[in-house]
Amino acid sequence: MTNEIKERVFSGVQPSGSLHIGNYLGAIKNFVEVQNKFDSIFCIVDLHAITVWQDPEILGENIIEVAAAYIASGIDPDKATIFVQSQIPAHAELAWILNCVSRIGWLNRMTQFKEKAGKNREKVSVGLYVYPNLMASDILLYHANLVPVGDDQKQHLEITRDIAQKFNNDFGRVNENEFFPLPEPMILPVASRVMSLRDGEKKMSKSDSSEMTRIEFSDENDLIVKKIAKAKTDPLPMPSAIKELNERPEINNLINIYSAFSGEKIEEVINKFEGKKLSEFKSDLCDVVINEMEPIRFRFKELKNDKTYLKKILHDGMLKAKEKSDPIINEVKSIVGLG
Ligand code: AQP
Repeated sequence: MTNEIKERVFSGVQPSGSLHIGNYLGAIKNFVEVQNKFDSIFCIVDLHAITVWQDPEILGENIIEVAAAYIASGIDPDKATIFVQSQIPAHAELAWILNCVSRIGWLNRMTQFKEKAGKNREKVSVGLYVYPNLMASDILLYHANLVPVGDDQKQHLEITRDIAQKFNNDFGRVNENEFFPLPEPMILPVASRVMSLRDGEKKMSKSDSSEMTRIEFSDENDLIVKKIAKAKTDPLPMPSAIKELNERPEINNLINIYSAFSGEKIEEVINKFEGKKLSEFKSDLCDVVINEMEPIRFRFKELKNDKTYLKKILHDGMLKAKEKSDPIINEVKSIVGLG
């Protein structure tokens, strides 16, 4: 028997609304592969979600929804650790300590904050501003070495590395004595960015006010067909070369989605549909999406109705996460001289 130490992966999804195929293709589908190779921790990051206002009546339902989506998509609670962030107080505790390590200048450079705050910069929550410090805490609390990140999260991983390095330096824990390992980004095989069905320049998002912009886990087949039929495109024929896609964000997005679900390369998809009608492409796109999402939807709905089972999974996951994080938060406090 080998006594191999597995590398540790940490990732999370916010319970901030109805999950969609962007969350699936950009994150959850990859988690299913990851769990077989790594010690995997998949968190439901509710403390991140409340950086923008969440209806307390709905937040609990959204947490259950993420757990159901994880398991329906194939994450196995016996292999991976699935838990709710706020059930491990050490996330918030370490985040506070890291608030005192992280620098305002670093946070001021975060583009996601600038995008999310927009013109409302003075009125958004302090939580939204220090979100990257909480994300650093999530990762460092488990000494995770690998973090699956989409394009939008790369900058947050870089600041996590900066914070880890500064902590190690400030407290004399460098070189062979290094305390926090510097986490690396994990390159994901499946489509990393799915765009809105109504605007190819905008990310598909849970918080978009229009449901027509996204295909949700709970969408029935006829609704998926309707959303794809109404998805914005341009008046040009189906593309004949990959370079055309740069100028055509909407068709680019649909081809990407097709490729991610079918497993065919972008070039293969272009060759397959060159000279064909857009309606024919859209109809085949519905087929590949439904083919994968329909069984997931059945299981997702079944699981959402079995809250007792999901709560038990989350409780067991919390115990596993606590076992991993307790020694690390205790050592952090001792290094800093607290308590
Ligand atoms: N459109 C997307 N394409 C690819 N990946 C995506 N992810 C989200 N949207 C897309 C990935 O899903 C994981 C969980 O995301 P999150 O819950 O942390 O929040 P988010 O990235 O802010 O996702 P949303 O749907 O846009 O939520 P809201 O509207 O609440 O902000 C992450 O790995 C993310 O990259």
